[in-house]
Amino acid sequence: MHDRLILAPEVAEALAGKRPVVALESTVISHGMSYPRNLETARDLEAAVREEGAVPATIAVMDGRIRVGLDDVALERLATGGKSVWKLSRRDLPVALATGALGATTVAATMIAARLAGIALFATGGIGGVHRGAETSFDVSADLDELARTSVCVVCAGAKSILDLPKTLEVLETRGVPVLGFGTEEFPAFYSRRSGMRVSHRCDNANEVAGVLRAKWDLGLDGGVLLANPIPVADELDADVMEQAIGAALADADSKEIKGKDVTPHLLAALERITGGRSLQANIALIRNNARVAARVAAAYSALPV
Ligand code: PSU
Ligand code: MN
Repeated sequence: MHDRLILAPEVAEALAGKRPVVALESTVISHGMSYPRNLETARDLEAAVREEGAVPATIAVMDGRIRVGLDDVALERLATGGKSVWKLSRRDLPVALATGALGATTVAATMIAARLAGIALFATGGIGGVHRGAETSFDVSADLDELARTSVCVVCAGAKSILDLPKTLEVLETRGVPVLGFGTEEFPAFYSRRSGMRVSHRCDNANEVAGVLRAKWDLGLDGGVLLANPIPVADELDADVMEQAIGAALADADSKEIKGKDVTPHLLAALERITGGRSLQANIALIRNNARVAARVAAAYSALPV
């Protein structure tokens, strides 16, 4: 094993025994939600993965190493560290490792770590994508490039319409990333089940998804698969209300001239404020749902004959 990578014993044992493991990211804990709900959610997600019979592996960077599988002390440091915790994407990993910084991993960096550890399934809330106005700002998340190159299946609830969803789907198509709808033909828009845009293929159960992963990687088609799992009906928010809130959040970020990697966390915090916490409630519900589905797909994938 890589000496930059530390696997929690439980994770290492599960992987050695070919038992299902689900990777979880830490940027959503440190920069996507406020304390203390972020810490409760981090614990909750691990519990949801366990309830489905898989082992959770939350990923972060600490003391010059990538840690795959965190104890409660580590989760607490990430949840309470606020802005002192780095937000790490692919470009930031080397510096964080070299300096020993405490860092939360984005979808891109979590995919890299999961792949190094040999974990095929990763659950998150929403991926980064092409931002609205990218034609002038060039703001396209490194998550999309990572999906194109790193062989991990990412389970998400689609992407928020703080992003330009049609452009995000175009980039995924260009880069050869299958976008699978879990029980749906439509790409979900995070807080709402519908976006009006289609996924590339529909899968109705975990076995079907596992079969796609196996076929892709058997062929040597390296790169990720995006499994889009709509928010549960009971937790869905009104699309028009959210569109207004997102408009206000974007205007707020614009007026403060927020740029680069600060854009997404700023928008998420503004949405939490503007919706009086309702966006946070929905966010927690959909990630938990994604953690469950990822665990089921991980079980189906590890049960496939080699
Ligand atoms: N979208 C969300 N919640 C999040 C993120 C995105 O709804 O917490 C986080 C994820 O970690 C994602 C990152 O990988 O933001 C994308 O950041 P950027 O847009 O700077 O690439
Ligand atoms: Mn960006």
